[in-house]
Amino acid sequence: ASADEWMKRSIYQIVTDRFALGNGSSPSCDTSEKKYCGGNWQGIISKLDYIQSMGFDAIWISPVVENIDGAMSGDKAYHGYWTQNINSLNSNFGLPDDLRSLSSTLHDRGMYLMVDIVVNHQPQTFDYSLLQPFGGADCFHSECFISDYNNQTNVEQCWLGYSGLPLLDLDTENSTTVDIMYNWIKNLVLDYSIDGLRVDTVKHVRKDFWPEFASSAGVYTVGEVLTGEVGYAAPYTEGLDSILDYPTYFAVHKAFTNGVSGNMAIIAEIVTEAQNQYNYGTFNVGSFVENHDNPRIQSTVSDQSIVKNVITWPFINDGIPILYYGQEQGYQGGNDPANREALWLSGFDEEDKPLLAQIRILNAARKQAISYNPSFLNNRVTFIPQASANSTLAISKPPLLALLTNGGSSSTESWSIPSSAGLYNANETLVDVLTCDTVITGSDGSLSVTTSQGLPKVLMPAKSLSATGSLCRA
Ligand code: ABC
Ligand code: CA
Repeated sequence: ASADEWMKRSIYQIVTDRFALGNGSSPSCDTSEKKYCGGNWQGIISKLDYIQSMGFDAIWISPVVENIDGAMSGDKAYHGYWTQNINSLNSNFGLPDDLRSLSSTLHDRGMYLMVDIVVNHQPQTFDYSLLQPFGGADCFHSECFISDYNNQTNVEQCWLGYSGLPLLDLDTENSTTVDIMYNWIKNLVLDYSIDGLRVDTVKHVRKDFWPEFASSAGVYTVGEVLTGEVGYAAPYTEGLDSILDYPTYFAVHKAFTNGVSGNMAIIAEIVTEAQNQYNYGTFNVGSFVENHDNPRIQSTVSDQSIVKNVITWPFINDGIPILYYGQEQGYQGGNDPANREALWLSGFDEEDKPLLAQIRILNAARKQAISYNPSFLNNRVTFIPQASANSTLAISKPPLLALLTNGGSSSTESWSIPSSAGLYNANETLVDVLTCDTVITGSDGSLSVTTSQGLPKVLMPAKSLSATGSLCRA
C-alpha cells in the first residue's frame, strides 16, 4: 500500500514474541532473561479481534527473518533484530505459511501488515559462514564501534553494539551487496503480501542507499532515524516515504514526563519545525509516545491524568498514530528489556481498562474526523497561542480541538480560545468525546472551557459527529 493509503490508518506495534501464543497458553515471561517467551504469528492471528476492537487497522510486527542468538552474551534473539539469514524465516514465530496466513487474515479484515526489517547489520558470530547470504568478513565494514555521533561516516560505517555483542556493519558501499538487498526486499514484500515496512537503523546507512530500496519494496516505508533533532532527521524524509517522529517523541516526553518543570511550548516548536522541513510535511510520519527501545511512560509517570494526556498526542498530531502494545493495559516496564512484557499476562482484559477505553475513542474520533473533513489528513495541526502556556497546549486539526495539560490530577485549567482563532460559529455545541460533556461557544464564536483533574479534552462540533457512529451518540 502507498503512503496515501497508510495515512488514514492507525498502527498497533507488536513485539511478536511477547504478544500472544497460537495455542492460547500463557506461560510466564521474565523480561530480564532475554529469552523467547513463545509469542508467534498464529498468536497474533488469534487476537486480531482485540486489536481491531480498539480501532486499529494495521499492525507492525518484529523482524521476521531467521535470527541467531548472541554468541558471547547468551541473550536470545527474541526481538528479531539479529539476522542470521535474510532468506529464511524465524521458526520461533512460525512457518512461512503462518506468516502468509497472518497477512491474508489481516487483509480479509481490511487491515494492513507492516514488517520491521534490518539492512544495516548482522550480529558477529564465531563462524561468519553462518550469516547468509553475506558469509564473509569482507561483506562487512572493518571493525570499529561507533564512537562519534557527530561524524556521519563513523555513524554509517562503524558498528553498533558493544564488545559483548558486536553488530557487524554491512558494506552497503558494495554494489553486489546493495543489489542483493534491493532484490531481497522486493521478494519479501511480494512473497508475504506485506503492505508496509518499518525500516531499522536508517541513519546508519548512507542516505542514497534508500530511494532505490524504497522503490524496490514498492510499499510505504517508515524509517527509524533515532534523533531528537528535526534538522538531522529531515533529509531522510527525501529517500523514504516517512520517518518515525522521534524529534516530537522527545519533545513530548520533555513536556510531560519532567513533572511540573516540563514546558509544553517545546512540542509546538518542534512540530512546526518538522512541518517546515520534512519533505511533504509531517502528514505521514509515524507518531508515537512509546516503543520497544524506550522506557514506558508509566515507568516514570504515575499520575494517570498526565498519562491520559500523553496517550492522546499521537491521535491528534499530524501523521499516522502508532500505539506500542501494552500501553492500553497500563504496562510500566522501564528500559529495554523490561519494556517488552508479555501481553498475555494481562489476560487481554478489556473491561475496567481506562486507557484502552480512551484509545478506542481516540481512534474513533480520528476516523470520524477523516470522514467528516475531506482535507483533515492534509491539514497541518496548528497551535492556538492564546490558549497555550507552560502547562497547557491547545491543538487544532478541524474538526478536532485537543486541550492538553501536564498539570496533573490536582490541577484545574481555564482555556480561552478567542473568536479570532476562527474555529467556531456563534453558539455552537461542542462535544468532548472523551467524556461526552458538551460546551457551547459564545455569541462571537469564542470558547471558554475549564478542565479539571488535569484531564485532556478532545472537542468536536456536535454537527461533525455522525448519528450512527459510536462517539457520544445522542
Ligand atoms: C541489547 C540488550 C539491551 C542492552 C543493549 C546494549 O543490547 O537487549 O538490554 O541495553 C536490538 C534489540 C535490543 C538489543 C540491540 C543490540 O538489538 O531490540 O534489545 O539491545 O543488539 C534499532 C531497533 C532496536 C534494535 C536495533 C539493533 C536497532 O529499534 O530495537 O535493538 O538492531 C541506536 C540506533 C537505533 C537503534 C538503537 C537501539 O540504538 O541508532 O537504530 N534502534 C543516541 C543515538 C542513537 C542511538 C541512541 C540509543 O542513542 O544518536 O543513534 O540509537 O543508543 C536524543 C538525541 C539522540 C540520542 C537520544 C538517546 O537522545 O538526539 O541522538 O540517540 O535527544
Ligand atoms: Ca552501516
